[in-house]
Amino acid sequence: RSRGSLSIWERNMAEAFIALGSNLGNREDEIIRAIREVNALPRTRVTGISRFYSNPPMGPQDQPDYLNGAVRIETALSPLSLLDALQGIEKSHGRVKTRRWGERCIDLDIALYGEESISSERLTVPHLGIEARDFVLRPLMDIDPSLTLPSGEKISELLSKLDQSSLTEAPFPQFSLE
Ligand code: ROI
Repeated sequence: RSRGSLSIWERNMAEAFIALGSNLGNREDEIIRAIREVNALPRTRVTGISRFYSNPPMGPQDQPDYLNGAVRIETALSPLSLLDALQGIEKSHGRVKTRRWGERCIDLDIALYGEESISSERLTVPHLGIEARDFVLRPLMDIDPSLTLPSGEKISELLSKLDQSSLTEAPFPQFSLE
């Protein structure tokens, strides 16, 4: 077989999903720029992009609404290398720590990494609380409706138990990954 038809496993790549959120500045620009930066990471490419959803904050209510989305990537980065890379992107956007569950110009979380369950000091995968977060599950559904958690739970079933009425689908922006 030609190199081009090797499966992601044969290329030592993993499939992962990154959840994106922004509620400061131009939310859409922040998210689009972050998606481009993720695609430009070493040995990583974006293979799917969700719709974007505007929705009220979970946590302190005295902050602006969020714009949320997700991307699927193929990556040869380990989970912790990927985390380092995502935190580097957050820093480059000028993200500053305010309060717990406070506003941020960009948030990049590893929602899923292959079938892995990770529980370490720096990283929890699947993302903590993913089952209850329609603003993470709904974008994941857009990209892959058959997606399951490592536990075997279907994203579609988790989502059907949630209200989802606070999610407002934003018009999908025209942009390229370059
Ligand atoms: N609330 C919404 N709606 N979207 C987010 O991405 C988000 N991220 C967070 C907290 C502050 C918990 N609330 C959020 O980290």
